[in-house]
Amino acid sequence: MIEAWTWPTPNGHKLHIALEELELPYKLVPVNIGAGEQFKPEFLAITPNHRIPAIVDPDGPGGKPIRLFESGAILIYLGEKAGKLIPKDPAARYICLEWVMFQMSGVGPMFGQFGHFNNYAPEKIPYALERYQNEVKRLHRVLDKRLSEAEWLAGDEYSIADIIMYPWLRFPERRNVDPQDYPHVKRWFDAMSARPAVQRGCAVLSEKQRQGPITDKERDVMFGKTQFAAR
Ligand SMILES: N[C@@H](CCC(=O)N[C@@H](CS)C(=O)NCC(=O)O)C(=O)O
Repeated sequence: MIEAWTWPTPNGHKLHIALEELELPYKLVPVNIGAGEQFKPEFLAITPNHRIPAIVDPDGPGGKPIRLFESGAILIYLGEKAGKLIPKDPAARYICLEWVMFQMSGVGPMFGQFGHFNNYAPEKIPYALERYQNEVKRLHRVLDKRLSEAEWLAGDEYSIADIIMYPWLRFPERRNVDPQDYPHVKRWFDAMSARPAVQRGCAVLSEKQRQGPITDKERDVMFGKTQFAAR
């Protein structure tokens, strides 16, 4: 059974939704990233980058175990393993991968930086806030254009490209985004939200979500000395 080393964050939910959509049996291994569990030796043995999600599949290629980190690589692996959620048509397959890369290199990091400077930076830095707010809006415009011409990101077929994008489009108010400004993204988002597997995926480990403001200990683990210690 696939081990999902994970936590209820946007990047974790990509994995949870994919596993639910693909109906692959999995076992959750929660990694509390606020408490510093990502730095434990058993997790570092799976991912030198100490970020969730990561997986261990005892039945990997050639019947041998495989460990994987980086949500994009994991979703491509799972889609190929199940033979689903990646278009078979070669051109559509590349378009699917194009949007997976767009999420991994653009939406994830830029929305993440906006969130950091907006919610966690000890001081408000206008230049950083303006830069990442502009990027958040520009990336929404790119998505809105794509979804004005195609039902799903890869084209006619629902795919891992939609799954990888969705968790980062939740809670738009946290990014000062009004969904009415991006009607095609809204149409797609509502269709995604109605899928039972998406709902199940987003509920995974929800009981572990932090309630209330970040503590000093969590701040140190995520953004301070513990985070940046040489390992
Ligand atoms: N590019 C990575 C990003 C993973 C990532 O940033 N994960 C966050 C949670 S959403 C994490 O594990 N943070 C722990 C930390 O910063 O120490 C992926 O897509 O898998």
